[in-house]
Amino acid sequence: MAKEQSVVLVKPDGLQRGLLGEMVSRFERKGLKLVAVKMMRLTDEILDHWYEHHKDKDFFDELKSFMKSAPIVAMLWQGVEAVAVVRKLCGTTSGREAEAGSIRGDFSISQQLNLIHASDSVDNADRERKLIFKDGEIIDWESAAEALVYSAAERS
Ligand code: FUP
Repeated sequence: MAKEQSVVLVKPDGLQRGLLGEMVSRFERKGLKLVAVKMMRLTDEILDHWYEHHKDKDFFDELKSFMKSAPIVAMLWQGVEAVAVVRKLCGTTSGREAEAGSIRGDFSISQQLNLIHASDSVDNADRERKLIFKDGEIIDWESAAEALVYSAAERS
């Protein structure tokens, strides 16, 4: 089955609140495979592309300031239908509305300070991956756990 890659950003509030390990742990326990990770400060150049769809919104400048307020940790998580799976683990955008049991639902009560970003489509995952990672930073490795988390048909 088709393996997808989803771009996850642990946002400045996630890092400041010491929730990085909690978030990584949830993706690992689910059975997703980490293929790239990087700590960095986001720039206006990246954010203008990243949030292009929000550039005319009144919250755009505040959103950019927030996203630059501390470093972020960017990760690429791979798995079967990973884009939808990761979105579900994160929960809907506002922490107040996000489902209990999801990352935002369990740890966030804000629409903007919602701890984490996850790609919302395979096309956007592709676009976001290119904004953050160089080809050499993505590691193709054999995970021994794959035989335990997928059926043979799902692995092929
Ligand atoms: P998501 O795909 O869940 O990250 O949600 P959106 O692309 O709709 O929004 C991107 C980010 O903009 C959210 F994570 C938080 C921020 N946002 C605001 O700050 N105010 C709003 O009214 C809506 C979104």
